[in-house]
Amino acid sequence: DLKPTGKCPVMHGGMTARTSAVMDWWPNALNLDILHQQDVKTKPGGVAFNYREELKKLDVEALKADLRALMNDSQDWWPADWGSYVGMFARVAWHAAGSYRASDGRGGASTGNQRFAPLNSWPDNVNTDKGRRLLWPIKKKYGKKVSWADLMILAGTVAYEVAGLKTYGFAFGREDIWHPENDTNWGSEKEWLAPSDGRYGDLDDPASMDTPLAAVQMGLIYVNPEGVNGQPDPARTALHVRETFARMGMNDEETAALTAGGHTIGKCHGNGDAANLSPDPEAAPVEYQGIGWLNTKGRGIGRDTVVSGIEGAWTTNPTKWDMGWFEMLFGHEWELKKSPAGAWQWEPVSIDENDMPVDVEDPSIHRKPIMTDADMAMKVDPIYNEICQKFIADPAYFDETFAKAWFKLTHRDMGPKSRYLGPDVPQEDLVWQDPIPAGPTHYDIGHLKAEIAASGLSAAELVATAWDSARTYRGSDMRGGANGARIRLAPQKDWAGNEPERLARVLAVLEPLAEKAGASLADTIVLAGNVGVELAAKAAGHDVSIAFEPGRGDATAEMTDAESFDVLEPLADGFRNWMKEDYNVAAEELLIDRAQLLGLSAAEMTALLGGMRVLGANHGGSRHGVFTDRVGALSQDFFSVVTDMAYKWNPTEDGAYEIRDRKTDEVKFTASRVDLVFGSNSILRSYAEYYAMDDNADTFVKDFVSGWVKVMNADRFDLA
Ligand code: HEB
Repeated sequence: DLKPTGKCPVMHGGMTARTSAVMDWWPNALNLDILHQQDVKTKPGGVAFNYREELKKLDVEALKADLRALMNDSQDWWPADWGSYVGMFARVAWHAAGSYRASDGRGGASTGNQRFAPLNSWPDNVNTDKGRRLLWPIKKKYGKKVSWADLMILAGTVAYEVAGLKTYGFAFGREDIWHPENDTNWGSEKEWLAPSDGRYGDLDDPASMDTPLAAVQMGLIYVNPEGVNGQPDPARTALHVRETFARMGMNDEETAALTAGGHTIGKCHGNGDAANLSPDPEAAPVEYQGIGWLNTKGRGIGRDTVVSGIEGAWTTNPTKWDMGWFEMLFGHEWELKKSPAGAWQWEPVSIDENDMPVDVEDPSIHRKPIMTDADMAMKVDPIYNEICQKFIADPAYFDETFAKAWFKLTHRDMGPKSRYLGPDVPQEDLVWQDPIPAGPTHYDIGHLKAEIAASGLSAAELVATAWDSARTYRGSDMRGGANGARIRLAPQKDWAGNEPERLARVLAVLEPLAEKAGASLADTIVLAGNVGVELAAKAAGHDVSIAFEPGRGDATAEMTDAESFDVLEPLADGFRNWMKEDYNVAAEELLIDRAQLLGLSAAEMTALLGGMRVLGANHGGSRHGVFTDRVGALSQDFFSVVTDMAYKWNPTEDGAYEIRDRKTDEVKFTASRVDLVFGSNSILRSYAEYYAMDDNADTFVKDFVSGWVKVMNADRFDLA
């Protein structure tokens, strides 16, 4: 039996820490975990659960009424400042949404990831844990009909309504994940809030921050509120605010509106000593039940709460939506002070007692308001200052700009409007939604296919064009993809990865065919790819007919914010064996990143890549990895060769490899790292073997086709 001092049969972490152990022993191994996370096993109820269907049963008005009531329903275990939680819930929502970055579309509010590490324990997310516990009774009541992800954003939106803002709208449709994400690179620092310097080439050049990051320090949503590396200097902070918000896709006006409107309600908390706080939720002992940052010495609630360490409200009436933030910031001179917790904050040099906000617990006591260094940046920076003057002169314009920017902030990562659900979805099309008109569905698909097949374009050309149009899709923020046929518009038509000359030639053939058939070009491009795959399958002796759903539309240049598409440019595509430049990240890492964004499992990635090689769909006609004498036939040859001991593999000087017959020493093929990783990596090799096996010829073709259809349809939210 087990005595407290006895030897435990299970060593610490012995049963649970093994997945990381492989990487600990072989840190340079290729980690495929970001592909395995597409697994449905973490999801309770498995595949059967359909959130869109559940949402139809949700009583939205009742839910909103409950949220409105919650805003003023102060709980003893976590009392509301001034009896109102509006500041609390606006910040929970902003911190959920604000982790989004445009460069890879990861982060953001669309998954409910704030429930899990690392976000649940980020130093910047102190007390968002209390916010979610305050929401729990409502979440429990409405159950699976509303996700945490939707509930957090709705709570923030209702908070602004209760404060008095006319909001722009709200859409449901964010489905929760059930495990921590492991595909998001939040930075390589090993220490929370490590100085900013490590993630910049030059800290005075904010644009030199490492891509894809969008926060200045590990564990922050955006900038450090006390200044760059905690050194107050509003002019310098302004430059970092500008860069971090741009990385979320926000312009100067949106940034100024969000900062001003954000801090129109609520307060900062720093009336105490952060050293007295208990560990963050992820590190807390079991008896804390996932609640972190509790004051272990004093009271630590109400007026004694510590979050950022900065102490005070920004406005005279911090539970009301008004122009108070502008009046305060621009109506006073400000000087640097330290909060009771020792944080840098700006306080007015002089202020009337009546303009001061009252204490959160005792309305007879007036307290000094504050500004963070980032608030001061809005006054000191000439561009932000000018925008603020415009808002001051026209409060209705400010309300509208904030309401729209809040909507964008909280819906930016949801993808196209067809994913929006619920009664409060705004009618208007917004350009950041990448709008796409519905396309025709009633045309003769068979006839169009026959015309494409007879057009003289090769299977490889058809496949490459369809692939390029679809591969921009990213499941992180549901942008990109074949729908819209934006591949024919700037900037995509000129991307090196799209082989502009070949693309123009193929489109010149397909465009008149589409027009004649009455189909969209977007449909025609995908259909052309399908024709290519069917021809290739036939050449290998398989009769397949690829499922096709018409109805894609063609977006116009006016519907396209060309600049915002720059982040979708592929810099490498292992499926077409191509890299734009030599990066310090290995080509196979980039392949896995792309596969994850496309929503592919490791096996699907393997089938697709091996098939694309033998179709001859490489970028620029490169021969690397084309391990076959029957180019254009959808054979298992890639897998047979990459697993065959008849060959040896030698690096060549240009970073590629040559494959020699062991007996004759004759060079049979050439290859890239991306090709050879399917023989070298133990997991990928297991899939390569699977698709090489003699009894799996049909399985390979079937899996290739289903992977192909998955990629072609990845953005078809209109079908759901
Ligand atoms: Fe914020 C709060 C910072 C932006 C909204 N902010 C807060 C604080 C700080 C900050 C420090 C305090 C915390 C505590 O509690 O202590 N922010 C900041 C910064 C920035 C910001 C730096 C950049 C610029 N915010 C923002 C935005 C928004 C916001 C954008 C929205 C829209 N915030 C907010 C709110 C609050 C805050 C609502 C309050 C909370 C409470 O009341 O609790």
